[in-house]
Amino acid sequence: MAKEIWDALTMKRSLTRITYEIIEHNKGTENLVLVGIKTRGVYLAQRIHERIQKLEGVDVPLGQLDITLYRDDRHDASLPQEPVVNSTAIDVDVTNKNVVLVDDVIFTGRTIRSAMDAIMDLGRPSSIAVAVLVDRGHRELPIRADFVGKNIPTSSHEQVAVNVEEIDHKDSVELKPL
Ligand code: 3GP
Ligand code: 5GP
Ligand code: MG
Repeated sequence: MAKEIWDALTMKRSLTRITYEIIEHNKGTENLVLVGIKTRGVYLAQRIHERIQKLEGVDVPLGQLDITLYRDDRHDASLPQEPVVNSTAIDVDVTNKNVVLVDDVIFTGRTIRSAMDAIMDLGRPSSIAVAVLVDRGHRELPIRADFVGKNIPTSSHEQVAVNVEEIDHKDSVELKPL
């Protein structure tokens, strides 16, 4: 019942376009820091990093954030869960840097909010931007993505599967029923 939205080639082209947009928007690669959000955002950030290296010959700093849904089982498990930051691996000082958060899907915006908090705890970046492969709508906070692969309007009964070679042994984007 899964509907393929993107094959591997289309996904690669989209990441290439996003990379050009990031470089253009940043007016180069100076002060740029990429931060991938686990799990799949980390691999997407790595690919953007590789492309920047090829296009500009620059090795921009690359970090990662581990954000998971916080669930307190002592309370009602059906309550909405809040994303919390579990671990941060960012070896560079983010102060005065232009940080680009990279994730596979943006949905409510709560993950990005948590990620922004984690970055701000580390320093004072000049800017924080968001790059995602898929914006599936349903935002619950005033947060938007700056660089978007594709807007895929979804219902709450649907789920977007972003497959990456490194984990899923293929690159694709699919729309699935929950
Ligand atoms: P990711 O870790 O690569 O981002 O959250 C765990 C995984 O479940 C995510 O993979 C994501 O692909 C998938 N997923 C699908 N629908 C949802 C959803 O509505 N919320 C969250 N947090 N993850 C979802
Ligand atoms: P948000 O916090 O914006 O609601 O959700 C963003 C996070 O949840 C992303 O890290 C993303 O992996 C995951 N997510 C939410 N909805 C989906 C979805 O439909 N498909 C996938 N693959 N991930 C989703
Ligand atoms: Mg994700």
